[in-house]
Amino acid sequence: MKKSQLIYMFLLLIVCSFELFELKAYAYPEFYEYSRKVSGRNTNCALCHTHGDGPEGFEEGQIKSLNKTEMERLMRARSAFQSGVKVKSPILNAFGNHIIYKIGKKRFLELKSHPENLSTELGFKSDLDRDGISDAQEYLDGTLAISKEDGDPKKLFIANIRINIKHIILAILSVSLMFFGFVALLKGLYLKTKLNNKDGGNKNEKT
Ligand SMILES: [Ca+2]
Repeated sequence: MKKSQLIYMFLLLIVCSFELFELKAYAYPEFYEYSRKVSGRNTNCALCHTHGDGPEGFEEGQIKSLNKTEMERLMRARSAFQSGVKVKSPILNAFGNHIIYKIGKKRFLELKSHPENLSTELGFKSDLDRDGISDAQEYLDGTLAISKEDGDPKKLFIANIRINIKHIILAILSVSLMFFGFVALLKGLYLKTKLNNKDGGNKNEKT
């Protein structure tokens, strides 16, 4: 057996051992349950994970389907205890990886008992899907921070207006100019007709 295969088997053994003794620890339901509670939406592991059913399983984005490279990425992400480490865990989506980068694994685990503090610790600047609603707000709203189609309808509406405000103002100005131009044209035609009628009346009086 090659050395790389041995390392892979070793990593798989470590992960599976953790899975046996701490099976539910990696799903961290505290966070999506809090999001569900404050938003009233039916959130699940898809909030932070690649797979909606969470990391346990054999499907794509779940631990038992990972190849050697993905397993190494997983281990790197799990050892990123301090903030500021960019990770790309194959079982986490972009929001999950962002959480680890922003606050680190250690702080994230501490917040399990206070999931209500996650949004403030993340801050309200990052907007991964660029839909105008911050990741932290989407966590509170129970929507996906990685899908611009998923968001609170009212907030999406306001955000879209804010994003497209220049185009909206230009459209209103264009329509206004067209309207005033059309009114000026009608006014000109009316005055011309009035003058023609007046000239016609004067000629008739002279004859
Ligand atoms: Ca967003």
